Amino acid sequence: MLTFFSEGSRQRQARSELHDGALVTPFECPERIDLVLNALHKAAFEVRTPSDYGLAPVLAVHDSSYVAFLESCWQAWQAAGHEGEAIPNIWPARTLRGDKIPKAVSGQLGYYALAAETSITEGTFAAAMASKDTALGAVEHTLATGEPTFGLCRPPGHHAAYDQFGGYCFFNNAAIAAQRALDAGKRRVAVLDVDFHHGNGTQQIFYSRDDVLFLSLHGDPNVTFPYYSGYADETGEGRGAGFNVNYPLPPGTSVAAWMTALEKALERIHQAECELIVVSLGVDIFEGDPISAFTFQHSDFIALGKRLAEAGLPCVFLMEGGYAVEDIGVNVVNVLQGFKQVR
Ligand code: OKP
Ligand code: ZN
Repeated sequence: MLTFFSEGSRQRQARSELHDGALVTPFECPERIDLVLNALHKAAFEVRTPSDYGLAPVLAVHDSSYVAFLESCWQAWQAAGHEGEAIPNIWPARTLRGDKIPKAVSGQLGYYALAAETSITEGTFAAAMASKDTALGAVEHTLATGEPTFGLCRPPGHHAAYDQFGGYCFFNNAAIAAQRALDAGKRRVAVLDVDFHHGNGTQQIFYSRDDVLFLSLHGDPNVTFPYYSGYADETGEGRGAGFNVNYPLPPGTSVAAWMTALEKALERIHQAECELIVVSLGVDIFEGDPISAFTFQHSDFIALGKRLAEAGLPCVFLMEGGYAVEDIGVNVVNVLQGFKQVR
């Protein structure tokens, strides 16, 4: 299976993540890249560098003022004389005004952020650009050949909404890829999100549309990030009614129960006559993941790949989460190998 990766992803080198009340070294670290690349090389997958697709595909799903904010934030933060990394600490919360975008970068940070764990740093925008190029390289290859493709996106994307970053995400790579497939002529695309965390950003971007069917299997948001999105009663609105499907599952969910939810999701994908699946491939469903609570073993990722291949549709796999660093390479490769065993 052909894979894509852009070296620009290494430019995301944050030092701080606000985690359990402390600033820690981010779980979403650059080492993740090499662990996946090493496993891809060992399995003899070709890794190709994507083209530069520019900003147009980003602006097809994100707000232009948000993109401009991300591009200028680090400079503005430094110009304001702040010492650490750019981390929001005030939001337009329910009792404050939501209709103002303040002038100061500290105010803008809260406006454009949905969580505080994700800092903005010097190379963040460049890395986000590289990550979406990886996603676009992968989807273009699948569109051109019908072959499955893997994009080693970093930073991840599924928490990034139309005009908000957070959960380690800045540009929504899966949404950008899905939109590209529609623009290239696909009539309906499924985004199937198997990351442990709910893909709130992808859901929000397509919530009132019926040309993208979004389905997500994830930890119950009552007890899991992102807490305010991912419940089963979020089913889409307007034209998009029925085209958003959430499968919240309790911490500790067995692989068998997870697979039962996957069967339902695949059934819905066929019923909706989707022509392509973009898989938001978070391997943080692994039992050993440090911030997640599902129970996948190495071999279960092979079974997942096989089942996705049996669905019979063109597939683009895009990297999302996965933090048990020594294991993420094996787990990603196992999904791709399982897929290859079937077709
Ligand atoms: C990004 B992705 C755990 C706190 C979780 C942020 C998680 C972001 C996950 N105690 N904080 O979906 O893998
Ligand atoms: Zn995740």
